[in-house]
Amino acid sequence: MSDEETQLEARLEEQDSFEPPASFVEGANVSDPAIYDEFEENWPECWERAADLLEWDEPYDEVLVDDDEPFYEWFTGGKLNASANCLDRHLDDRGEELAIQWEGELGETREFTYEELHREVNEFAAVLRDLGVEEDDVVTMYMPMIPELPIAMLACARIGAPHSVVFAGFSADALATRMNSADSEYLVTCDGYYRRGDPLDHLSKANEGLEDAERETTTVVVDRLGDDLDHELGENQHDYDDLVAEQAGAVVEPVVRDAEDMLFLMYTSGTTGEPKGVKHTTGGYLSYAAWTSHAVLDVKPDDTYWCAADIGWITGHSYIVYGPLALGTTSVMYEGTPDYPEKDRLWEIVEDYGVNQLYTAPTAIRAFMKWGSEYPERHDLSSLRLLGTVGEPINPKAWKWYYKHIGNEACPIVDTWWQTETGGMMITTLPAIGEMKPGSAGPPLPGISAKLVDETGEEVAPGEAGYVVVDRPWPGMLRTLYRNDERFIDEYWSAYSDEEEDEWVYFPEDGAKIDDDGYITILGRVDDVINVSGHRLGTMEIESAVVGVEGVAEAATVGGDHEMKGEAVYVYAILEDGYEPGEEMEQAIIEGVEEAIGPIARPEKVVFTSELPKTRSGKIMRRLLEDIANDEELGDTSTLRNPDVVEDIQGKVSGD
Ligand code: 6R9
Repeated sequence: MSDEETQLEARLEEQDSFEPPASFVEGANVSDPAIYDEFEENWPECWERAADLLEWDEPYDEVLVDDDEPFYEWFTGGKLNASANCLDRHLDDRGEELAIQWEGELGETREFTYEELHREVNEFAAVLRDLGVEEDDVVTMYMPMIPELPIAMLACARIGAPHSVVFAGFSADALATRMNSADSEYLVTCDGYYRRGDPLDHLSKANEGLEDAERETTTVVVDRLGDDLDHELGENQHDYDDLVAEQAGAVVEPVVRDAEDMLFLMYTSGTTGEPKGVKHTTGGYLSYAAWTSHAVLDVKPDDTYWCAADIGWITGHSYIVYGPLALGTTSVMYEGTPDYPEKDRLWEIVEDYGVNQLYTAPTAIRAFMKWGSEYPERHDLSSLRLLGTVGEPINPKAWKWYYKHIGNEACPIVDTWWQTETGGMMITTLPAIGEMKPGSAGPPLPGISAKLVDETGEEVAPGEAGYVVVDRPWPGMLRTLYRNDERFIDEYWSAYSDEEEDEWVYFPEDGAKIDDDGYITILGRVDDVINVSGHRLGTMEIESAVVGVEGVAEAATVGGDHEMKGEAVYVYAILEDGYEPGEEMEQAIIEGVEEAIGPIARPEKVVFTSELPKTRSGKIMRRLLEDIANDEELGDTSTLRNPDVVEDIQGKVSGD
């Protein structure tokens, strides 16, 4: 490094706040700081600004109806169709512009103008209808990042059939659980996909899941691998291309949906074992996804925008599919891994497509940082105007690396805190307003009332840590957990609400700190959820997989700090008599978890122990196990029934 560079590095390292670059502010969608007051003074009508980004078949009567809290309704009486909003309304002005630019892992490309995407979606909507899908039938999708996934989602939206997308990396079991929970009778999947150049069989996994499906299922299979994988279709399974060919040129009128009609379900992990079916609606969700894409990601129709997430998670739903397409922009989709064939794959894509905004996860940024700046340096990244992160806290070092080596100190970074349940971003700076502080997400967005409270619900003072709560509703919020209103109230509204006073407070189960400027630094989950590379995994789900392994009597899992993944899965297991701790059992446990959930949940470490630390009331002290995993000083062990076990386990964890 030259002297000058060394000086620059040193300056960057010390700097803890950054002004939005002037070049960005000039052209930003939202740049007037008055927006915070405007939303505040005009709440909830301020949310008309989000609804105005959509085209309504019939205008809504009321912005917010709150007669039956916490079952809020938004834009009631309004009618619209999400697929028409993402496609049809752009046809006149932007029909020939690109909607989706897709790149496969092997380098093949497919692109769809709005007209082409509209045609594909119409044809597949006709296919679904023909197969018997009716309005409000849940269609499950179990697909990797191929264009047929957003096509199928929009086709569902067109005919008013909610989709439920299951991440392709999830296991057969996970697929079956989600299909059964949603009573879904339709599945769209594919034969396989490529990973690091090798074809990967996906259909066998889907079929394995279907064996446990409680309902008779009609399946559509996309042929992604061509000759690279021969597959046979079973009974009630159809080839995607054959079906679409039969519907060539079909036109399906978008079904007029109520604002509050369900657009999709998305399953996510929570405190208990059963995944939760988060329900999102047409009017509120779509307007919120569009508004946050506009205000936070600064998406404009002429942009080429890239969210490098997977559509199998909420980030991909809101910010690869619905938000950007509602705004009529070009959304880039990449099928593969960031280091195939080389570690500059993402930067090559940014350069080739002239990407203007890049939205990715801290775990990826940490990997790029580790690989070194020579990879981005090989490419011209000057098309970038804005950078974003999501999914987990970003450490200041990774933030600064991203800012300098990817953004060339000319792009604002938005560190966006939100959840599957919130539908869209909640806490983040607006990119042209206010300074950025690496590591801190920033203030709540205009109109969002997020606060930090202590255990009793009192707001904490600046500098203190507390729990994040949201004490006013917002359009993108989940409406309930699918067919489980009770659990919805229990999980999200019971901790801080005062039912008698009719005060309803949403609890996202995250801990955080707040500073004098009201900037919120998220510390992480306070429930039994582990965040591995930005993916939410429930400890209960992992534990039940471990206990499902022959020979395991009892198990506890916690998240241990991990340099790249943020958190990694640690398993503590007690074996039944007659089973020996050792490599064989460890392998069986690892396989059991992968089988039940998927490779993302693969345990980093399996520790065999004869006992687990328990409170006198018999609860496993996960906090202690977490401290042990992180090699941290142990907190209070006086409430333990079996304090000796702690030292024993500590020895085992640090022993190798
Ligand atoms: C969008 C998404 C939600 C959980 C959330 C929190 C963590 C998300 C974050 C963040 C710190 C950020 N999280 N964004 N933590 N800073 N910018 O990730 O949804 O998969 O439901 O996960 O992720 O803990 O509660 P989801």
